Amino acid sequence: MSTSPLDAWITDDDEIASLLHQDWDRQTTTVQLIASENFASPSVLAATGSILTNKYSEGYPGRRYYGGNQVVDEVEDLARRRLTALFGADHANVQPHCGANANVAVYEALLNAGDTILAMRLDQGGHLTHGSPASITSKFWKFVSYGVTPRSDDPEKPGEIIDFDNVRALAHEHRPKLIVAGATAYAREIDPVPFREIADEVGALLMFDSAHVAGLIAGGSHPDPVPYADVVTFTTHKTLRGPRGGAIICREEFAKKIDSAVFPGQQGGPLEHVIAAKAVAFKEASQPSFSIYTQQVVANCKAFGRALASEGFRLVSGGTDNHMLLLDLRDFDAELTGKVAQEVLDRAGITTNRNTIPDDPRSAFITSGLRVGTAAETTAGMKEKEFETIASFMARALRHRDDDLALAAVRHEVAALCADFNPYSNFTK
Ligand code: DSN
Repeated sequence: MSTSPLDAWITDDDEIASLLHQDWDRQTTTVQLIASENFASPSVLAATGSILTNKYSEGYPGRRYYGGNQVVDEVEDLARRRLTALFGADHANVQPHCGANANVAVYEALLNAGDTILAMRLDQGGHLTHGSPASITSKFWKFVSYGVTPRSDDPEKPGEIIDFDNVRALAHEHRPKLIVAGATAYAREIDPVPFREIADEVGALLMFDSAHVAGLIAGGSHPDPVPYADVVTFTTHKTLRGPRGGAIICREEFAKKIDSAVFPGQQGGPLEHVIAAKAVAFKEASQPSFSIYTQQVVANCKAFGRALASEGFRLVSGGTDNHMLLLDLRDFDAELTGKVAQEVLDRAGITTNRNTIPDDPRSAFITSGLRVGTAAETTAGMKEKEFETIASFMARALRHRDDDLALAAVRHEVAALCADFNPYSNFTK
């Protein structure tokens, strides 16, 4: 049983070798709570670091612009077959280098420049590619944005959930060609059914951006958008636990347009070493053990949320149904910003990211919120009890944020916890 994948990273570049070892130390002696991160398996790491990086293969299996692609064709076909089988989809494109590329390729495939897209606003939980003014998407297409319902402190009727009345009203007013479901900072289930209904009412296509929840969908721990959406995009490295990258699945009628939009529309040579690693991850995600993993991710997140709430943090939307929690820090401490909390927790060995909360009075650089997730440390074997302990570490660190000794003490206890949960002792060959 391997406790470190570093032996596989033989390099005669001392500086890079040293940096890899430093990040190995960071990854295994501090707690990884970034909701979009995970620990990829040794097989995924090996494929990503493989000789397929040497090959040029612009085009698609059977239709390449370079010779010597007989084996690569088999690799990419295998990845596509495994992906369509995993999600029950008609067609798969495994070439997008990242989730943003996947989303832009869908817009390019299905729309003309200037067409209207209805998507979730960034500060309400959406993604940059859902039309943020900072994203190139807003320069080519016209975005109309929906948001979440107002905050509610009634546990029976939680607020800050997708406002389907708002989605429907905007859809009828603006008649978008495409509606985008999906989010990047949203802790609740996203039901694809009302999105489909609204899209049908106004004759729009429906794209489900499942970047965050793709692994949960594969494992049966989140509603499945595939029967409802025309196109589903995702990243392969978050809850899906594969290599860093993107992918698209769609109905057969859109297959050709999607493929042309990815290549040659947007990208050149595909990263076949990463595509091989995606194939490995798709196989891993089809195993019964992966389903058990995703159930544990969600159970851990619910326990983590309860423990954080009992420490005085307000959970945006009152809780979680998935792998992430969005914390409103203002109830814990009105002076504490997301930026300061992220920096203090870093010093205490707890890796998180600051995030805006709905209607945040602070800027996206400062924020009043913090986003945390359970996908990575669940891979390392942590369960509810460990996440309750981490909640208490977070509260202690943030309460004593000006006390170096207190932060050092938390960091020491975090390292002791991590010592029992090496992410690479759980993977079987
Ligand atoms: N990086 C993604 C995330 O952290 O959710 C957004 O692009």
